[in-house]
Amino acid sequence: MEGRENRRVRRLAPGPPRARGSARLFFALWPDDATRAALADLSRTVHEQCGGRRVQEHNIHLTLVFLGDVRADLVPALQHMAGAMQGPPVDLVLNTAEYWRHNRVVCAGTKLCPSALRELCLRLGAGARDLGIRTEARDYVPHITLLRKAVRAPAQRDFSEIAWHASEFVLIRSAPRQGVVAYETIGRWALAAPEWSP
Ligand code: 2AM
Repeated sequence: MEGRENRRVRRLAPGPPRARGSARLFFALWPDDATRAALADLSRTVHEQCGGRRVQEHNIHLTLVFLGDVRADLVPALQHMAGAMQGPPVDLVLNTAEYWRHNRVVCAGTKLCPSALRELCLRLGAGARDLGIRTEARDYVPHITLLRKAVRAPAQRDFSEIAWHASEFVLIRSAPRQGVVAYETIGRWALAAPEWSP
């Protein structure tokens, strides 16, 4: 009985508790309908091969910068910083499906990270750090998580390309409800400039 109770508590309270007055945030590219449908197809294919749990279709995204817990009073400045970005759209060709053994995820990725994407991540990361928000130091590897707790790698790494033209980016608040991932968009900005200014 006690064991069952413990399992219930763990399911309802995943991850560390949020600091009071903070929000768990990340910048992302959110797929348009056609790209999401193509990624969902790929997710179904790799799920048959790899097992695990599929990321829900409406939650599929590409993280740009993971910010973690951010003080709520910094959010307006973060939104202002993002709104000042004048960047070009990102043309991304998704063409790999990889198994990351260390965390058992299967993700879609690309053999070539476009410079517009790298620049967007660098500038958002720098802008966040200017506000005193810590970001991850590791190199950016663009990936879209499709499966968690996968038990084996996809049958093949390459798959037919998904071309994604991303003309906006978003700021997402992650607020799990009763153990279910829930993402709320708290900012959306266009990527419509011809190129990044130097
Ligand atoms: P993942 O899919 O590889 O887990 C929300 O959690 C988003 O932020 C996910 O896309 C997740 O990537 C990404 N992310 C990056 N670093 C993270 C971290 N340290 N903890 C949780 N999520 C992280």
